[in-house]
Formats: sequence, C-alpha cells, structure tokens
Amino acid sequence: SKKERTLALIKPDAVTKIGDIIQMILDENLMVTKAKMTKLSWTQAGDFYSEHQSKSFFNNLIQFVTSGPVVALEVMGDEAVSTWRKILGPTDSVSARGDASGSLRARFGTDGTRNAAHGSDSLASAARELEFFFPSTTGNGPANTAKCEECT
Ligand code: YYY
Ligand code: MG
Repeated sequence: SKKERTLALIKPDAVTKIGDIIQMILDENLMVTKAKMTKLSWTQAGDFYSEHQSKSFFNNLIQFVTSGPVVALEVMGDEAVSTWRKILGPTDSVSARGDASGSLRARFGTDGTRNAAHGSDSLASAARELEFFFPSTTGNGPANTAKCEECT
C-alpha cells in the first residue's frame, strides 16, 4: 500500500499523554518524522480550522485549542492518513467510549470538543496542515515571517 504523510495534532488536554500516543502510532507501524510544540494564537487556530468558521461550535473549538500548548507531529507510513484517523476514533470522545476499540479519543478525550487530538481527513488536508506547522520555506523570507506569530 502507499506511503503517506499526515498531520497529527495533540490538543492541550492530551499533551501530557504524548508518550502513550507515540506508542499507539508505533503499534500501527507508523513513524513520527517531525515534532513541534507550540501555543497557537486565536488567529492561527482560526486559520488552521477555517473550514469550520461558520459552525456553531467554532468558538468553543478555538477557545479549547488555544487554551494551552499543542504538539504537532508529522506521521509517516502506509496509508498514514486513514491509519491515524483509525487510531483517533470517533470525533466525540463520549461515543468513542461506546465501542470496544480503545481508540485514542476514547482513552484521553472528554467530550465532543475536548477530544485529545486531530488528524488530517485527506491527502489534500494533510498537505495543507503539514505546511501550516512545518513550512517548507527556509530562511527569513516572507513565508516564514508570516508564521512568526507562533514564536511570541
Ligand atoms: O475531523 P474531526 O476532528 O474528527 O471532526 P470535525 O467534524 O472535523 O470537527 C473538528 C473539531 O471540531 C472536532 O475535533 C471537535 C470540534 N467539534 C466540536 O467542538 N463540536 C462539534 N459538534 C463538532 C466538532
Ligand atoms: Mg476534521
């Protein structure tokens, strides 16, 4: 099957569980090839989740993901996009605990907003979201300067 890269974002409620989360990634034969801890501003989080800006839950979502540091991981391996989504389990941690799979959101999340981690939902999303956290441009040019809000 095909080797892919995806973006795994550990949300503030699960940052202390990073060891267990890396274990779950390794158990599915995936690799962690980049890692970065950062604290997102409201503007950055809104940009990352811009597809949801018209949703009723948008403000709660942005409030939560900006409430503490997050850890972005580049995860690589066979069908990494769908395999990481499988590790995550259902969006709502309460329903995630309703199945027996022992998913990451069942183990470490709380509810439909505080759900421990994010995963890109397609190869196109993965490309956009990996670029968001791990910009490919090097040096101090405009592309990096534009992201420097995250350094403050
Ligand atoms: O991709 P996934 O994270 O599983 O769910 P999305 O439908 O893309 O929603 C993104 C994010 O928004 C979800 O992880 C939690 C939050 N959210 C919420 O707070 N309340 C909802 N009713 C739906 C989603
Ligand atoms: Mg989604």
